[in-house]
Amino acid sequence: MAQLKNVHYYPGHMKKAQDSLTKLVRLCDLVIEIADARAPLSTRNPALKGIIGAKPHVLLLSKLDKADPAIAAQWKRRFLDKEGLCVLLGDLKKERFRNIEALLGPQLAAKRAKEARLGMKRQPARLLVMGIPNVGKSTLINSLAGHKLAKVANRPGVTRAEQWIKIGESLLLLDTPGILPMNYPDGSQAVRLALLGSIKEEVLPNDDLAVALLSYLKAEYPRCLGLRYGLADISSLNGDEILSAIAVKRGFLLNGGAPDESKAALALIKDFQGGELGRLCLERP
Ligand SMILES: Nc1nc2c(ncn2[C@@H]2O[C@H](COP(=O)(O)OP(=O)(O)OP(=O)(O)O)[C@@H](O)[C@H]2O)c(=O)[nH]1
Ligand SMILES: [Mg+2]
Repeated sequence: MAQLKNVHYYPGHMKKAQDSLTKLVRLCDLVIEIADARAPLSTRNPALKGIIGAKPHVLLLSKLDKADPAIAAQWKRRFLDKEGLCVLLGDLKKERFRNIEALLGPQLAAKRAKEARLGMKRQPARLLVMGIPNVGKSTLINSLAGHKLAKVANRPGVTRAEQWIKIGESLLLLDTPGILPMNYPDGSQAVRLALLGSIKEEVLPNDDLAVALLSYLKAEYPRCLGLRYGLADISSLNGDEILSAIAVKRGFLLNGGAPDESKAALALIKDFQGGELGRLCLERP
């Protein structure tokens, strides 16, 4: 994916949240790190690894309903092979995640065994949910609760402070604000995060994002563009030219009749985010 140079976007509340996470990790039994199945590498914040340390840790890849299932499965295998990570994969809005305690059984087994050994009453499992903005942390918590407890919206930075939420007698979840990396040595990571709605819309120009997305889709998923926009052969076009062609097909024209590429860029990004281009991943293992 094309790169954007010198992206720096690190709102003040994220620094505060990152500092307090270190203390909160000590209080919990297990960390659930959420990343987006459409870009599982780019949507993991490398700083979290140090914060999580040796605490039991599960990686949950969200939004599988919008991701290329074959590639997402490859990512799952890769995290298991390279980091020994337990990876769950799915649509967080679906029923399956209501049963997270069973899904996490092996990770919580040591805690339960210790309670039994000491003859203690079963304590609620304390799960800390962390990840970058907009990956679905609050959605998971609402899904577990079966109703809306935490505020959810399709934009970054919705959750601003940590919040403990009790689910039944056996689970205590901590919802935390999304934390972005402080910088992006690989500028294409920032492009992916903006396309996935984890970096605020205003930070990177839509036209650049759209051209980067089109160049990637042309290489990896050429059919999806033809299907969605009725474009015949895009093999000889570059990203800019495909964007123009979409504007023309859609009837997005400026006063003088020239293609309105900004409007086409916005429509393309919304289509991608809404899953209208099909189930796609922005990076491969
Ligand atoms: N299709 C789909 N949408 C999801 C899934 N998980 C979350 N979403 C949507 O993603 C958007 C962001 O979800 P949130 O739960 O607010 O994300 P968050 O990680 O809490 O974000 P911050 O509070 O900003 O850090 C919302 O529009 C959710 O409905 C999923 O598995 N599939
Ligand atoms: Mg949230």
